[in-house]
Amino acid sequence: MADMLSTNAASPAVIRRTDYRPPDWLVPDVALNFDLDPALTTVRATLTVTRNGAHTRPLHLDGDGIVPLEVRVDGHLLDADAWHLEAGALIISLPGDAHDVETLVELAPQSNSKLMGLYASGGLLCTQCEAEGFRRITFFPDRPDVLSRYSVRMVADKVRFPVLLANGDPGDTGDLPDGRHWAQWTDPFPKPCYLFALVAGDLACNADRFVTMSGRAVRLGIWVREADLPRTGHAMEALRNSMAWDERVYGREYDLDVFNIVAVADFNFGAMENKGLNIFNSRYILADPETATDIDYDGVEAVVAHEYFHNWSGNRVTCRDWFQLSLKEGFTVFRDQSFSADMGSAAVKRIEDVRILRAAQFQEDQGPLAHPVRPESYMEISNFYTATIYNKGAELIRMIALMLGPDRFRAATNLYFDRHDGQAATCEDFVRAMEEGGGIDLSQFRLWYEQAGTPHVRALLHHDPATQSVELHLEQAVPPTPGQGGKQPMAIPLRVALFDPATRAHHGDELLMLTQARQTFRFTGFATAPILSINRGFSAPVIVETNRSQQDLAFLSAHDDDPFARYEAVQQLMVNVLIGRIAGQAVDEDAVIAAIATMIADSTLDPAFIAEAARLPSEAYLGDQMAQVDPDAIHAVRDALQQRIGADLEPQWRAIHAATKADGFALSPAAKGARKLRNVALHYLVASGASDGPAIAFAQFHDADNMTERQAALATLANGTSPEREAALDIFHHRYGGDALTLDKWFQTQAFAVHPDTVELVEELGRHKDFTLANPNRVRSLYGAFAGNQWAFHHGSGKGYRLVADCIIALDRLNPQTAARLVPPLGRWKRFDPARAASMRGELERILAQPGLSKDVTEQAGKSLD
Ligand code: B3K
Ligand code: ZN
Repeated sequence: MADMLSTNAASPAVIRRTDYRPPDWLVPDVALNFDLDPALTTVRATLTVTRNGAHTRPLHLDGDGIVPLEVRVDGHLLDADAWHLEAGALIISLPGDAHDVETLVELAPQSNSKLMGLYASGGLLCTQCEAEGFRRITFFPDRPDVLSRYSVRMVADKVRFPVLLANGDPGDTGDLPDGRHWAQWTDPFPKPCYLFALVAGDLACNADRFVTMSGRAVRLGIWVREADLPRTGHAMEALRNSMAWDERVYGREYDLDVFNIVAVADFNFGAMENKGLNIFNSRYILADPETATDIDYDGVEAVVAHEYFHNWSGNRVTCRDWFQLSLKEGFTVFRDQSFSADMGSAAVKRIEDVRILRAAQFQEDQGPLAHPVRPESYMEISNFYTATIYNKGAELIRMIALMLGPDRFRAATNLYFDRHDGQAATCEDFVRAMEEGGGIDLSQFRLWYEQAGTPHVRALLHHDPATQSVELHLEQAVPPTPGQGGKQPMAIPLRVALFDPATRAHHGDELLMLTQARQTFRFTGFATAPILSINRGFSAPVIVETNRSQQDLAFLSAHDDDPFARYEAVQQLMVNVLIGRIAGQAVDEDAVIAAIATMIADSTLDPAFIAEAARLPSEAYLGDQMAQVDPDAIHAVRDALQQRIGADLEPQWRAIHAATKADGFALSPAAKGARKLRNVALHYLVASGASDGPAIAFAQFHDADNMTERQAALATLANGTSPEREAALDIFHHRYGGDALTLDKWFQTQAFAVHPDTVELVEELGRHKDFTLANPNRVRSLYGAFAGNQWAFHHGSGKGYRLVADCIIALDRLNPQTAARLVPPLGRWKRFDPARAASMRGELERILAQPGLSKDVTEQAGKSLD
């Protein structure tokens, strides 16, 4: 596929992993001088460059949308014929092996709608460089294996930009005569330019301190608009907890005198780990009970931790090239997941993480954009910040940690960090450190980095009463993915237990390594046939198919002592009923009702766990279980089962809803769990069709003292057609219309509503006065949520596809990176009936036909048509 596109002259060039070559020139030191102004900023950069190896190749400094106003070498202004531009890059032939190269460029941050490079957001000036944004600021070898020491001087108007921040530690500051001032920052740690950052603005600081394990005091600052200061407490607590956790669990200490975080309203993704100066999408910093749900609070904690952990896994040890992206992202996601598990309920965290993996990564792995954790090629690297790189990448690290056990894993990560500190490393370096530090052979395991696609594991259990033994037959297959045909068997760690139905106990949890296409494991000492619990804790990111009966699943849903396996058993019971119904089979629903009834009656269970397990699988997950997705049939059977669960257990839902009211301001796992279960109860109560359902939901909406309950009530009402729906939406808009992050919830709730008119409503909302394409959060709240709403997006009229395609086309002119993220839902056309598939393809073709389409969208839409 990639080859085909590279032969098309109009297509962007394909970059290949195997083409890697070390840099021709290194840049040990950089001095940057910014004269900052939203309309016109000048950047003077002085690079000390040294020739890397014996060659005569010129200096190649990447640039994107900038022109050099001056080029100097060793202080001498070069004539215009001594340099030239090639595909945006500045090419200079240099005589010696070491020179000072100075360039001057002008930028217009306020016109930068791509939000890459230096841009303006809500009166601030800020930067985003990963992956290739630094070349939009100055000419530089914009590749992660060129590590430099940065010193940065910023000059700006003192009234508009009283705060001037950059990477590293602060230095001198001073005033200038014309109402301007300056500040100097120096970062002693060599870093790639994607970690460069600066911020200028009128910001207030939540200041705190952290004393590291070796006794160094670090000044912590979270910088926001003055009015937002009261909403920064949770992020600060998460930061201090993260710093302590990384010392305790990985022995990693923070290394500068200051650690700053800035929240900005316009941001293309969640946050960015710039050295000593993390820049965040404000939705992952700001939280208070009036506006943030428990999910938002957990998101703040996880993202603060994630970016902080990058200081070691990403910054101190960075990536050699962008094909190694999962080296830092997969590992850091694993680290933030482990941290969140330690801060709250590990069982529930695992369930949530697997749900996300299945929803995002398994879908990606099944479609035209499937790629290995270490990809082989790309056109636009921004398109590769994917669930595969992040979430599947994290699963790979989790499997290694499982195979090694905690002590050997720690020894291995110590070796990795110590060996590669200050270096730009590869995934192979990581695996080798795991092998040497952990004492394990990962030869076959390396296939997880190379082969795309989700492995399928078929597990059949045979009991032989004569020998009182059991054979577990396992078969694995990895489906073909674009550009990858016949696959080799993977090394799959499966945690397994065999339950005795009589005693309800098992004989121990075992880790089996499935390494062949077919393999049989034998167990003895079973007079009666045991029940199989497999892939406990979701030990491997695979799809397991078993021959377990509904009775077996019912048993596990009541007795499995592994919380994930227990959750999985309940979900599988539900899947079997729903998919069976669609296929016209009368699969008994009673087992589902009984399983939920048993759980909600069990006072020993964590309410958060019950809430997770009692929810029906999403419509999208059910679609994934079908050879061809039928959105209408899925919606119908799921709705019917929901109604029945609501009606059959109505007294229980009423009791839970009445009894589990938690203190709305408490953030303990117990309080969060109580709210989660109460919201599930409300959902089922309304689904039951009880006449007072909407009134109860409206009362919860109205009386709630926290956003978790208010938003859940709103979402429940938004799914229905009651008069309370409009009333609640109006009140919400009136109350929160002035707060961007909360207004996002208003858009998102409607776009995600399982409501017959969602398509029309989203179309209207796209014209709402509060909707704007300029803010990525707003776009994601409306169109991102809508594209994830299976029943609505895949509306038989094809109108949902057209809405999203229109948005992609319009947004591409402003912000290609965010536009490209909306393409994958349209690329799943092979999974749908011919009529839907034709409409989806039609929209992809319409997008590709747009003149001047970005590289980002061209790559995603082009690959999606194959
Ligand atoms: N490293 C950044 C992601 C940058 C995305 C660039 N398209 C945030 C993170 O993963 O921590
Ligand atoms: Zn990251």
